[in-house]
Amino acid sequence: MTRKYEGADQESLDLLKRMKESGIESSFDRYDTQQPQCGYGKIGLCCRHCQMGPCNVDPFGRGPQRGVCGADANTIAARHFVRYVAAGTAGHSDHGRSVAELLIAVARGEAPGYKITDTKKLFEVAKVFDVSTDGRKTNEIAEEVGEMALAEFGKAYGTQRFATKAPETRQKLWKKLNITPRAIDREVTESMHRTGMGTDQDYKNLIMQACRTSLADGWGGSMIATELQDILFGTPKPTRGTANLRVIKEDEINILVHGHEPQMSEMVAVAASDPELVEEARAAGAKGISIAGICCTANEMLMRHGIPLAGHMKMQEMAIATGAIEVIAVDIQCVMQGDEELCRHYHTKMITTSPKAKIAGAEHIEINDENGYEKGKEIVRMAIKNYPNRDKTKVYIPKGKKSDVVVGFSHETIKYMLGGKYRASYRPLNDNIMNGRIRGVAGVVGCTSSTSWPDQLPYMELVSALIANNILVVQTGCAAAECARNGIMVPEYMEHAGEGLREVCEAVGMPPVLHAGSCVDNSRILIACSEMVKEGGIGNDISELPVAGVCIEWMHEKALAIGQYFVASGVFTIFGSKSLVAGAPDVDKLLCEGLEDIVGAKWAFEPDVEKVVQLVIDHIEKKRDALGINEKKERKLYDMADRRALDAENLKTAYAGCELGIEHSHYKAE
Ligand code: SF4
Ligand code: MSK
Repeated sequence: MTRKYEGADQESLDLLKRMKESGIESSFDRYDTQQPQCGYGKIGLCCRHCQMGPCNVDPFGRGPQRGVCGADANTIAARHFVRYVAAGTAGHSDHGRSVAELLIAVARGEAPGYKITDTKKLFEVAKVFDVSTDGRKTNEIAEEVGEMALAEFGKAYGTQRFATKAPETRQKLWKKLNITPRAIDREVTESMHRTGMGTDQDYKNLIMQACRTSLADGWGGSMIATELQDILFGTPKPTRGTANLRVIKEDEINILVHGHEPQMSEMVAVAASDPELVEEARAAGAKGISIAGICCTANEMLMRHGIPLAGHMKMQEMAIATGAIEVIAVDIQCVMQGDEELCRHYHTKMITTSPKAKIAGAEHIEINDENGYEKGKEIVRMAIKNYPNRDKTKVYIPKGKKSDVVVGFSHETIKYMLGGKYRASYRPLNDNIMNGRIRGVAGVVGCTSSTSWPDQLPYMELVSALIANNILVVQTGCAAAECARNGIMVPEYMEHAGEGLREVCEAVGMPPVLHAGSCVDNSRILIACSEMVKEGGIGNDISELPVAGVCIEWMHEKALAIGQYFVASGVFTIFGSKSLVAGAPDVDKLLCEGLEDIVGAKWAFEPDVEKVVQLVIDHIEKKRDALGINEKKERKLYDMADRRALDAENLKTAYAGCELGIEHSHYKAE
């Protein structure tokens, strides 16, 4: 049974129409002007790695079959794939490095405005990094943890310390295959080296390097970013918030924060509540100062502070086109250069804040560890000063209700909610998977893309169908933002879940779709999978779990790195596009079939959402069959004994929820 979600992103469609009427170009228009895009590039058969090229291989056998150097389709496509993964790993990991540097600065007292928020997490990470905590001050521990994290990027010997959080069977497999990730920078550098002209020319060898590099992301750079951000800014707990473009306020000064690292957005948010600045805003004629997020910065701010989420990646232009934005402050990744020109159609000021990411024409206010708060205030002041320049005739904020959301489902929260504060464990989740109430878990993650017009909501369609089929969904990134905006991340949405999943959601008081954070936070999903294995009963390795990963609208290299580390960690992963190596059938076959025999999981590329749903269901049922949990026990699903057991469980977990401050009434829509 699948349930199709019908719907469009009407607020985006309205704003795109207004932009068109005003002669303003959008990324959707630019996508059209790019058509037809290079067919060789789309299927991995274009090589530009040296100046004897660019070289193409003809996929139909009517033209050249090798580049000038003799590289064949497999080599060219595999190199293309590895470079994507290396670039994605570099993106997440450089983010992680900044967080490690910030932690050190905070510990040394060199970063006023920032502080250590979660000491419990600090102690946990200290343990993984072999940092002694006995009798030491928090700052001493934090400094050493930061130094150890920084060392993970360039250490001469050894492998990633966080990889020891994977199940033992997985660690042994990685060791046997020699793909346990070494220093993060080393894996990225080696990938670039091996994919240059004349080095690694065996596609199988190249794809194994893609495995190791991606693991340096998932169990290295991304995990460092997530865990250290939790130490600094707090581990997310269930938090209420609102989402969609209606969070932009007509009578307030609006500041959009966009990008990925919380360093900038946290300081802008703190500055915006400074009484002195609030007073200045009122003096300028506004009712207050409102912060809203775009992209993964939005996810970070929403899940830690309940700061409203305006939109995901492909909505950044629409948010500016409301005409009510005084400042858009950006840091790194997923920021469109076209935003700068777009801002000039309105009064909006675009401010870049990272020395790594300037945009010609935008103002640059550099934020570093030492000056965060001061510069945050400068950005807010600039917005206040710009407010009188707003042209009311250009303002269009979609009318209607903001979507309520409940977010903040870190793997710790999932564990507490399901298991209770004093016995936090994944046991109840595993038990409910074993008894069939929950068939399995799908991670629905990753990007949105201007290649698809917002008259469809593919993530909504996918997620609605999965929960209707009793598959618990965990989300991150822009995929999560799309579902948050459309109101399904509330416990009330459990009505749309299948009976078994609904019973569990009712018992625990959680939504059937869990928001776990930004794109670096896919590392939370890796840890959750490891914990499920360690809890026992549903397999001895991640590859045995009834779980799958999906990204429908992938666009960034980071998404491919995530997909590859999911696969290399044992998770079947589906991307909603045609294969990016379709021009090299051997490489395609290795990714979509052969890897299963090597790392226990494989890729699928499938643009049709209904087929993606079926692939997830089939995979989960196949894993359940292999575990032997689809047999007789399942027929006992709804007998009285089970119901009584569930009721007893309900009482305990509801109590645990209250202890966490998670009163179920908090979730009710206003
Ligand atoms: Fe062409 Fe080989 Fe150079 Fe690539 S590396 S551009 S295939 S000559
Ligand atoms: S922001 S990488 S579009 S998830 Fe993380 Fe969204 Fe993908 Fe950028």
